[in-house]
Amino acid sequence: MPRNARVAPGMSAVVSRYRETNYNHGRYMATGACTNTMRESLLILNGPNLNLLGTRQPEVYGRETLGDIEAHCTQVGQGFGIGIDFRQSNHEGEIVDWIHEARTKHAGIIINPGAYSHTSVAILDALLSVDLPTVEVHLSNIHQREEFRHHSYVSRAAKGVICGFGSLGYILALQALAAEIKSRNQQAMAQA
Ligand code: CA2
Repeated sequence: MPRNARVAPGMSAVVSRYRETNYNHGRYMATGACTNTMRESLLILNGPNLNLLGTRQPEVYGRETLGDIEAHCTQVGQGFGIGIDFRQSNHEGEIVDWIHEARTKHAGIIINPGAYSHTSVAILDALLSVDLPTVEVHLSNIHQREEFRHHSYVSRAAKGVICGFGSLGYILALQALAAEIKSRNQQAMAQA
């Protein structure tokens, strides 16, 4: 990469051949001729207790571990040329910090907020503040479960919500965000 080349947040450059680039609040804007082969990344966040996947309640959450889901997401991401930063935390504040960091590092967010879906205005506000395309995922169909799981604060910040398809939900979310990134890049190219 040329020494003076700049890399947009959310992209790690393989080769940057944009003649001119501007970054606007973490958004990539191409203003010159573009034939780039950039690599973008997505943040996949998992909330409390999801580290226990595969150990208990397989009838609700399936038999796969979170490690299995991460491996599958990484593999599918590679097929799209998208890097995956896969994380889990049992702490609300840590999740909020990671969302803030994503603004300058990632092109989108997939989040299974776990039980924080139903309680956390802090996670909602963090997602609204970074304004990245976000997909909310739940392994189980939260609408078929207890009443308190039917509402998610996080959904308000999500472009889409996928629930009830088990770990496949993460892959569907990845496909949706890959399409989103592709169309955003095509628009940027058209405007260049
Ligand atoms: O269906 C989902 O993905 C949930 O986000 C999972 C959360 C739950 O609070 C949400 O209402 C729906 C709970 C994750 C707990 O995962 C465990 C996995 C194995 C054993 C125990 C808990």
